[in-house]
Amino acid sequence: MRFIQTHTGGEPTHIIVDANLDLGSGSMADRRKVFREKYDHIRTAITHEPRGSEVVVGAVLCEPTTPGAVAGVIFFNNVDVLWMCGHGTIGVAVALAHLGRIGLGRHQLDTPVGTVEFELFEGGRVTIKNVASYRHATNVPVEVPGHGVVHGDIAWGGNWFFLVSDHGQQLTLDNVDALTNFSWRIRQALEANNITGAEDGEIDHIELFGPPADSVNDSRNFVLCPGKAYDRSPCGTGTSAKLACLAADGKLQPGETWRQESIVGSLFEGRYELAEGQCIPEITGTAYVNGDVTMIFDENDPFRFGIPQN
Ligand code: PYC
Repeated sequence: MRFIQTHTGGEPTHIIVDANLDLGSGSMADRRKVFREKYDHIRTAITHEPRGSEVVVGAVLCEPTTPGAVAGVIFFNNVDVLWMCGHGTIGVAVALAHLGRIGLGRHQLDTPVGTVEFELFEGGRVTIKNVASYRHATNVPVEVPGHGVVHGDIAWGGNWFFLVSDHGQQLTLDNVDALTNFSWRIRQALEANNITGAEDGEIDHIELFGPPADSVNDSRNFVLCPGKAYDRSPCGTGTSAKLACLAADGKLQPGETWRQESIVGSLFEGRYELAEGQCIPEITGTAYVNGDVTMIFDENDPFRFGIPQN
């Protein structure tokens, strides 16, 4: 199997481009389920050591379900299959261009949460039009052991997020260990208190906001992903969730730009449009191809499908 290795604002996506897995002919949500049940060893082969690490987001391309779409995609990480991934979609766009499968311009990609449009520009710059995003609950208090009460908004941007501004933490790279521990405790507190997204959706991404390092930007974030790694990019689905909250608060108008800086200083530009009352985010970022890997599964290698994690 071959994967194209990309990064978007520092966050890697390793995209399997020739898998030919039997995922059935159902919806993308059905295919995600099949991948999860039948092919978990492929997920762990990419995202676990020694080939991968907890930082890696993986993706597997499949046949599209929508006529005219360039591909279907299922994203995953070191602990599970994701619903959607913004930085990963930008990575998929440049990987498809690298393979000569698409040119500049507008395309569609099928994901388990719906069809996502993207536009590819010169230099690996990509704008994705994400799925409808919304705020589910506002200013929700949660008692975080060792810290006290923290308030956050619960919002959907293709994954569930808890968005916190009143944290008192310093959003700098030299503080990522403390940010990781703090965000993980928030996640555990949400779980312990049965605080979820709509339809009991697990809130598996924690997003902290603070002032930007570069004053031309609007905000800096720190996003803790489900497998306890932090997102090196500003997180496409997390920025979408933020746009939905800004829209709900009337703090950002349709078409206005929100410049979201990541903890490593990379940038996504976000905008939204209203379609039938729904917030449809557009996220623009840049990805680079930095590897083209043939995986070798040596039957004598006990870790060919990754070191198991508890
Ligand atoms: O960019 O949406 C994103 C994302 C999700 C998890 C890591 N990155």
